[in-house]
Amino acid sequence: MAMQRVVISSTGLFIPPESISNEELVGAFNAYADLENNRYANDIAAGVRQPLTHSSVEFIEKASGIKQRYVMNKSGVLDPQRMRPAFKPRADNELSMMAEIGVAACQDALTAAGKSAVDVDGVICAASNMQRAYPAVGVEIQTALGVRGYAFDMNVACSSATFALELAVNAVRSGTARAILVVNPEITSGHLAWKDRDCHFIFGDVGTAVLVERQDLAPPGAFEILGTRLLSSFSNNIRNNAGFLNRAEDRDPDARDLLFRQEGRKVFKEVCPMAAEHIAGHLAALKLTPAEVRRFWLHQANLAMNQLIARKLLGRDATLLEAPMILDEFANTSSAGSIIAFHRHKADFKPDDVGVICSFGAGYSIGSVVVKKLHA
Ligand code: CO8
Repeated sequence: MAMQRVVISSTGLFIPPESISNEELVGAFNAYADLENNRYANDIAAGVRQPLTHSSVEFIEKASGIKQRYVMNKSGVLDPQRMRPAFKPRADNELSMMAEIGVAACQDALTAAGKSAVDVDGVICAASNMQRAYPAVGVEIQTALGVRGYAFDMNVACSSATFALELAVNAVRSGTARAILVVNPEITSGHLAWKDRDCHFIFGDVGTAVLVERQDLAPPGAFEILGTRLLSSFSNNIRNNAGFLNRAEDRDPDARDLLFRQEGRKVFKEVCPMAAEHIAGHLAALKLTPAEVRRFWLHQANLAMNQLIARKLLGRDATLLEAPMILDEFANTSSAGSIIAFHRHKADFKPDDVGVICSFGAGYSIGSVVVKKLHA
C-alpha cells in the first residue's frame, strides 16, 4: 500500500474543575513550614535540624513564569496537615480518574473534527504516570469512547505526547490505522512533592488529545505532519523512583525519592541547547529554516527556557506569537504542555504556515513534530 499523507485533524482539552493561585499555594506551604518548625522547635534550637524556609510568590513568578495551576483536588493540596490531593478511591467498575479526563479530552477533539469513535482505529494513552499497571488506561478510554481496534499506554515523561504522535503518524502513514487518538491525561498533582519548596509550584493537572488522521479522510484545513523526530539521552537530573518493586524493597512509601525531583538548574542548562539543536536539525532535514517557521509550540516548563531556545533558533528574541506560553495559567503539565500551546494558538494559521510542536524533559527526552496548515 502506498504511504499515506497524515494530518492532525483536531485537538481537545480538558481543564480540571479547580485552580490554585500562587498566593494560595504559598500560603498553604508557609503554614505547613510553620507547623513543622514548631513541631521540631527543640531540634532546630539544638542545631540538629534545619528549619524549613518560607516559599514566595515573587520567586515563583520570576523563576518560572507560573501564576496558577489547575488541579483535580484543591482542598487536600492546600491543607497544611496533608499537602497532597485527596481523591476518593473508585470501584473497579467505575471509570478511573485518568480515563475520565482522557475521555473528556478525546471527545472534545472528536467534536472539533466532526468525527466519532467509529472513525478511529486506536488510542494511545501517553502520560508521565499511569494510575495502575493494568488493564491499560488506554484500553479503558478506548472502550468508554466506543473505539474498535486497539489501545495501549506509554510513558516518556514530558515527551510522552510527542513520542506517541510519532507512533500514531507511523501507523496512519503505513495504512494500519485510519486515525489514532493520542491522549494525555496528566494528573501531575499525584506525584508532585507539595512539601518541597524547590518544586511545589511547578506542576498542574490537565488532559489533552490529538486526532491523527489520514489526510484524505480528514476535514479541510487540517495540519499536515511534515515529520516527527525523537531523541533520548539518559540523565538522572529529573527522576522519580516510584515503581512496582518499591514494596519488595521495603521502601517507606513517603520517601522523597518516590515523587518527582530534579536538579532544575542543570536541567535548564543541559536541555536548552539540546532542544534548540534538535529542532534546527529536524527543520534542516525537511529543508526548512527556523525563520520560515511561524510558531514554536514548545514544552511548557519555564518561560526563560523557552525564550532561550527560541533565541538560539532565531538569532533574536521571539515574540509571544512566535513562541506562545500557556504556563502562566496551567503551570507545567508535563507532556500536555506543548499540546495545550498548539490547541490554544493555532486558529490564526493561514494555509502553508509552518509550525513546530516540541517537548523536552525527563529521560532526557525530546520530540519534535513539524506541521503545515493545509488549504481549507
Ligand atoms: N520560594 C523562594 N525561594 C526559593 C523557592 C521558593 N519556592 N525555591 C527555591 N528557592 C530559592 C533557592 O533556595 C535558591 O536560593 P539560594 O540561591 O540562596 O540557594 C534560589 O531560590 C534559586 O533556586 P534555584 O536555583 O532552584 O532556582 P532556579 O532559578 O533554577 O529556578 C526552576 C528553579 C524554576 C525549577 C528552574 O530551574 C527550572 O525551571 N528549570 C528547568 C526545569 C525543567 O525544565 N524541568 C523539566 C521538568 S520535568 C517535566 O517537565 C516532566 C517530568 C515528569 C512529570 C512529573 C510530574 C510531577
